[in-house]
Amino acid sequence: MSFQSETIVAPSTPGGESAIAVIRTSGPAVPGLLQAIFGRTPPPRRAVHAEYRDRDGAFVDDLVYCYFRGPASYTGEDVLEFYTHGNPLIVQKITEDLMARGCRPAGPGDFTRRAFLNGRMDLSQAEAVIDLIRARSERALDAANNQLRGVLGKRIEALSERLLQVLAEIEAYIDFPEEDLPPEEEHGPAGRIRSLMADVERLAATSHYGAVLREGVGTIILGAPNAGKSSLLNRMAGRERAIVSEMPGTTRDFLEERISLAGYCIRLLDTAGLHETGDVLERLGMEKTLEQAGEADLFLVVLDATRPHPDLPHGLRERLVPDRTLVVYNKADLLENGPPTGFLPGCREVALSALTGEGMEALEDALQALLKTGISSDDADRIAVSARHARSLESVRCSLAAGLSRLGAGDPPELAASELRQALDAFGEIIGRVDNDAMLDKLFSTFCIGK
Ligand SMILES: Nc1nc2c(ncn2[C@@H]2O[C@H](COP(=O)(O)OP(=O)(O)OP(=O)(O)O)[C@@H](O)[C@H]2O)c(=O)[nH]1
Ligand SMILES: [Mg+2]
Repeated sequence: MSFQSETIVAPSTPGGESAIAVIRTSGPAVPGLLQAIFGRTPPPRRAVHAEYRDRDGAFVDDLVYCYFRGPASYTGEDVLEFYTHGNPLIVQKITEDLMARGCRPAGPGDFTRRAFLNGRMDLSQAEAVIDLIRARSERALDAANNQLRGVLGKRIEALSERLLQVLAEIEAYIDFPEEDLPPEEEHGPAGRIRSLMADVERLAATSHYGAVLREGVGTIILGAPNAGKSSLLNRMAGRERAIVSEMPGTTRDFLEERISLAGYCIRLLDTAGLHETGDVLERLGMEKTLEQAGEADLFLVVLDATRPHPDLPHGLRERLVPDRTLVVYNKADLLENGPPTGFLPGCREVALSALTGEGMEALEDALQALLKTGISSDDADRIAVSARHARSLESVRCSLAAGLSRLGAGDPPELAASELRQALDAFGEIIGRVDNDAMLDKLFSTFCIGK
């Protein structure tokens, strides 16, 4: 059943010349539109070749259309799609004609919002639609497809189900106040809340992976001036992106370049060299570098292999953990003996020449290994929750912790039960068992029009 009385219309393909453009309408007026425009209602899901004439009978385009009868459609409503010649003027004429016939222009995400409201998908699946469209790497596609299939929704349902069972058990004690709750037993309510909390924390931890998939792996190139950081960026990007010169202090501001590696989108960040200096500009550059390092997922520490090991600024060394750091001994072409080793104990290292390109395969292998240790999701279903999901999971965790401490303190079971009900509501936010228009507005505003 549809909740919407208006029929919406929007182009679903980007503006500009193309082979074909798609215009989509959804809502109760669709059968009427079919009759008015084409004089017939064809069988659903059948492509029909026809002339499109506007309300004044003027020819607009020779096109194909397809009717999807609700609820077996994307939105769950009657849907009519037009496949026109990909001329923006034709798209505009048809869209305007459909509006003149009573359709309202669709806002961002309106079609998917209707799909959600009509129960065609849960909220996590609706979010996956836009993730899928935006995905810029194999891994991101994979995670979005998983979520679109409802993997996260099912996980949340299962966790909610476990929580409901604990809740039922605790509520049983409300009805029999003479019985005491067994607070600390492993299989009692407290033990089961603790195990739920652990699972919720594990799921929330995948948000790090989610951020990496949605925004790319932030990989910062650090090192002393003149070590060859910008040369390495150019070599990895396969183009002369950054200025390279023999003068130390060439790079002042940081520079970003996206590359893909092992199915990931890598955001490479070239930075100002790190050293003690009197120059105000260089010092500012260095401060920015340290700031960026605070947000990086991976670190490429570039050293000039022909020179003694440099000092690292205070506060940086602690960040360079072996799981996420690769030491690059650059300028290997100038070395007569083997490359140095052991700059950062425990970290992977490679020797290469950004100038000649020798050693770049070793760098790729080492980076792939680093992506495995520092980035990948250890979730068996390859779930990667978003920041929004992580916030809801954090509320779940807090409410569970509060419920647990109520049980531990021997408070009346009503109090623990009320905390657990809040946790249940927070689970509901993830899949959309909520009645919150503002939240839906915000969420769907990030969508494209026509999706
Ligand atoms: N022989 C040799 N020279 C290199 C190599 N990589 C970089 N260089 C040279 O080293 C100098 C500095 O290179 P950059 O890439 O500008 O170094 P950087 O680390 O970005 O320097 P700043 O931006 O000043 O901090 C340039 O003259 C490069 O041509 C290499 O692998 N071998
Ligand atoms: Mg540079």
